[in-house]
Order: sequence, then structure tokens, then C-alpha cells
Amino acid sequence: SAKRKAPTNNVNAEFCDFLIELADYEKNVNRQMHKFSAYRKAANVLAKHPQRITSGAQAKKLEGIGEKIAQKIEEFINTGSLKKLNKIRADDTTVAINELTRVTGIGPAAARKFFDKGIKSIEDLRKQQILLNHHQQIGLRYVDDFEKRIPRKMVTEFEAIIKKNIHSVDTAYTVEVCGSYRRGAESSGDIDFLLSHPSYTSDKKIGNKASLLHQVVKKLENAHVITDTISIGNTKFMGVCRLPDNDNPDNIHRRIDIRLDIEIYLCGLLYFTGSDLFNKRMRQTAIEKGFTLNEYCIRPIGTTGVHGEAIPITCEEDIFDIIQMEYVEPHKRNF
Ligand code: DCP
Ligand code: MG
Ligand code: MN
Repeated sequence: SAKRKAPTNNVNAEFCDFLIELADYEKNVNRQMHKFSAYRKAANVLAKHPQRITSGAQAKKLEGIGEKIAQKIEEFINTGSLKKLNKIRADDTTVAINELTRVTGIGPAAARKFFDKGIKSIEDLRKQQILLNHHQQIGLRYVDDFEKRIPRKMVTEFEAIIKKNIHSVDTAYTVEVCGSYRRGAESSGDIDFLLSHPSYTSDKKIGNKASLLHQVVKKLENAHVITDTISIGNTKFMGVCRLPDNDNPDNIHRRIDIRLDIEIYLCGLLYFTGSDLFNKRMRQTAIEKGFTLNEYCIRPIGTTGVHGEAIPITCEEDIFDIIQMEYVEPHKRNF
């Protein structure tokens, strides 16, 4: 997974960066998910704080920042570095696991398994490709490309060429780029396409669901836009794409996800727009208000715990209304 960095207009970016590094360490090396969440939460709070923090005590007044994190902020302010972080950065296991998890398809658990077999670097992986599954092999092949952010302008170019190809298969497809792009990001880690087709909706299942996604992928392969498939099912495609102009050195390989929504399109749109943290928060609110929300639909939770029928939705705002949450524009769904 790509390294997360705080936005540059953030006055507390230095603190956020070290907190995110500590969060990743807890998640990837120690598998301490509670500590991971605590660091991430603190980083998010600081990222939203408009003034630069000047002491640990001041940080501690913010929601989500406890004594231990406040002490680290104090240490960083006083010394310009953090002993814990220096120790972590120099630790062999951390270095190896951080390097191995740069490959998409290698999560912390797989990295640990490779590490225990003596595989400690990307170079080691290249010599032991037989041990890698299909996803990991593609991740390894394009590891340098996939780490490069995709500028917004380039996502727009992909959008145009992919829409054109899909509509040459069938003009009835709707095609929307979701993910960080729909949230207005200046650059994205991958490109997320959401498709729908009128012959396959929640109330009308007349088409061949399987072929709706497969024929689109086939077309994009023939157009040399999709270069590799990581996985494909009836509703989800994970793969690799590239703009067809091979002479442009910026046209490197990019990760692409395509989902064909088959239940309620707007629930799919909401989910696939994210962010992942925003989705978590919204699902939690839904539960508190007596509903279950996922990428397919929103349903009431009955008093006996049995789910009711999916509620019809006409726009994204409806979903917020149902759970009595104020509407949040896609651009503001980052936390
Ligand atoms: N998603 C989610 N939970 C996950 C993974 C994804 O809710 N565990 C949803 C929210 C994400 C969307 O899917 O915004 C797309 O996933 P990405 O991993 O592509 O994330 P983004 O597009 O938000 O960011 P990036 O620019 O890094 O791709
Ligand atoms: Mg994305
Ligand atoms: Mn994605």
C-alpha cells in the first residue's frame, strides 16, 4: 500500500507525518490495530487543526490526543526528532517489512511470512518469484510505477478514453470515476471506476451479469488500455491500465479498479467515493440510527434484529437523510 503523507497546506504536517509513520509501524510490524487507530486519529485531528501546535500540553487539549502522544509531540518540538522513531527506522524487521509491503498484494501478514523464510527485500522477492501468487507477481513487476501518484489531469485523460471505449461497446453504461478523484484530490493512488447498466439493476435482472463486466474489460484490453488483470469476477475487476501513448515517459502503469454495481447504484457510489474512514464513520452512524448501510443498500434493522427491505434511494442526499446525518459533499469526505 502507498505511503500516506499529510497534505502540504497542513501547518501540523510534521507531526502528522511522524504519527502516520508510527501508525503504519503498529499496523504492519506489530499488528497492534488499536495503537494504529490511536495514531491515525491523532494525525487526523492535527491535520484539521488550523494553528500550528507549539507544545505537548496544547496538543493534549485536542480530542483524540492522550498523554503518550502529547509527550511525543513535546519531544519532537524540543529535539526535532523522536527516539522511538529512530529506533524503529533502524530495526531490521521494520525495514524488511516496510520494503516487502511496498508490493501490492503483499500485506503485513504475507510480508512476515516471507521475512521468516529469509526474504527481506524486493531484490530477494525477484529471485523467489515462484513463491508469489498472481497478484503479488503483478505488484512486484510494477512496484515502482504503482508508487507514483496519478495527477488529476491524467485521471481525467483515463476517464475520457475509458468512457469512449465502454460506450463503443454499449452507450447504456453509466461510467463514473469515484475514489479520491471524486473527492477532488489533486492526485490519486489508483483509478476507481463505477459502472452500471440498465439491464441489471435491483428490480430488473435481464442481462447476463457476468458478460457486462467481462465485455468491457475485453474491449479495454483490445484498446491496450488495460494491460494486466489481477482478478475479475462478475462485479469486480482489479488490474493494471496505461494510456496508449507509449512514447510519453509519464505514461506508466497504473492500478485500476472497476466495479459493476448491481444493487442500488447510489449506495455503490457512496461507498466507492469513500474515504474508507468516512465510510466507517457513516456506517457507525447508520447503526446508531437503526440502519445497516453497505455498498449494496441501506436497510432498517428491525427490533428483532432482522433486516428490513432495502430502502429506495433517489440521490446520495437521501442516504444521509435516512440516518439523520447532515449531507457531506464528496470534496469533504476525507475523514
Ligand atoms: N473502500 C472502503 N474500505 C476499504 C477499501 C475501499 O470503504 N477497505 C472504499 C472507499 C474508498 C474507495 O473504496 O475511497 C476506493 O478505494 P481506494 O483504495 O482506491 O482509495 P481512494 O480512492 O480513496 O484513495 P487512493 O487515491 O489512495 O486510491
Ligand atoms: Mg482509489
Ligand atoms: Mn481503488
